[in-house]
Amino acid sequence: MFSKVLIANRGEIAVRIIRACRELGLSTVAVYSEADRGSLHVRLADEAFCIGPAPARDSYLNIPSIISTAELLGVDAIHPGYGFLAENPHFAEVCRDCGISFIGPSPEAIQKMGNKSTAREMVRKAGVAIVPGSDGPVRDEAAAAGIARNLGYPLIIKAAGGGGGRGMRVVHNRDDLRRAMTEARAEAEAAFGNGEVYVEKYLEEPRHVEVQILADARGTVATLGERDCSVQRRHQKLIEESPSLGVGPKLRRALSRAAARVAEAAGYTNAGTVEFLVDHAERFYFVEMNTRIQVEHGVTEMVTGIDIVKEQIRIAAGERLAVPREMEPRGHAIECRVNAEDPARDFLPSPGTIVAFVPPGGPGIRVDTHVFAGYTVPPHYDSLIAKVIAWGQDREEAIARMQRALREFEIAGIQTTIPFHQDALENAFFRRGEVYVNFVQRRMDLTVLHV
Ligand code: MV4
Repeated sequence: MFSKVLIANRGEIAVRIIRACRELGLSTVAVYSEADRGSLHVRLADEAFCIGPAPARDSYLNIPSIISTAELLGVDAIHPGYGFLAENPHFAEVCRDCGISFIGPSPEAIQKMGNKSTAREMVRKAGVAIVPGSDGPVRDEAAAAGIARNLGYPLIIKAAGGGGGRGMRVVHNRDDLRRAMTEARAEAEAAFGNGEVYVEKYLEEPRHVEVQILADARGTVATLGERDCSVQRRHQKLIEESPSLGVGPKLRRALSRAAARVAEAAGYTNAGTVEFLVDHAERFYFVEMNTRIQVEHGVTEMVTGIDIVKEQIRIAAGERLAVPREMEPRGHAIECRVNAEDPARDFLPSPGTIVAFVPPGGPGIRVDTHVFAGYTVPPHYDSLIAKVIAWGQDREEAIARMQRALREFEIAGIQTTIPFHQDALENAFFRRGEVYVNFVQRRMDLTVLHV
């Protein structure tokens, strides 16, 4: 096992990782930007080192600065968290070259899954369903039009280098194809430095269902059930839950086996998420794999009892998986992401000083946060300030506990997404579990939100 771990991240996930390290008896090194001197992760770690100015490219994305800190302080391993360098194959490779364990998959596995078009090909060859579409990238408008003749409209153009919705365009007819291709390519080039795009049939009202996996260095893969992440806005997830209401034991088994097959085909190790779209007929299609710990991992922890971050560390240290190969959820868990954003102003970021902060607690409630009264939310990073996770014996109890927790939660000084969550939890479609990726847009009236 390692003795010292550097956490190359900030915010609630840095705190989460420090907690896992401490429980494993490992000492921790926090790194922080000039904007994060007073952060909780800095206070909780055994040692802390400033790695640069506030902008992420100068600090949390600054590979030389992070690696030299790791070498100076003699760490055995680096945990990248999510975002920043978590899915950067070059960073994983630099760690390997420096003799530091990267707590995540191999650079090769990150690379393979990072190109969504080659990942699609690999998954198809492994015998898992993908959405009907192009074989590899599409060269030009004419090639896309050829695919449209076979599949019909609507189609969706996606960026090979992408994920998370950037460089995506839905195309409803031949007349829109040229412009959509041009826009998707330009957006992809600007965002990822890779203008490659591919095409899929557009599914109208799917659920976004993802399977959490763990894989050790011996090639053993465990599946920890699914999360439903359909409640999102502009590709930012807002509410996640496990299990998914659209997934019964039979579909879960099929999704889990498909996810395990994907991980095996990729030679994948560590924690990962295999993302599927599930249609109204319960057909499911692979869309992409995320090669990192995810924000929403806590809902899976609540229904499985497994500490996913500790498992990541154990796997990276070469230990064998000591969890069941296929898990069924126990009870139900829901997560609400509390962001420093104003839902009444189109989710405008709301950084600033938090003057009062009283988080909820009690039965079935977990709050992962790095903030406290007197903390100033900097404007430089993403706006997640807390995750409230509610567990119940069933979905109804989980919802009731979440509503109770959100009423208790007192945050003053900034605007947050709590009013949005209160509205969503009351929504009749949400209550019935009729939640698809267009839920927020189609089923919620954001103009009635009053803070
Ligand atoms: C799709 C889709 C419909 N059909 N693919 C969005 C993020 C990425 N991981 C996969 N995404 C989607 N892929 C096919 N073939 C719908 C989404 C999707 C979406 C699309 C447009 C606008 C909002 C969306 C929200 C969630 C998922």
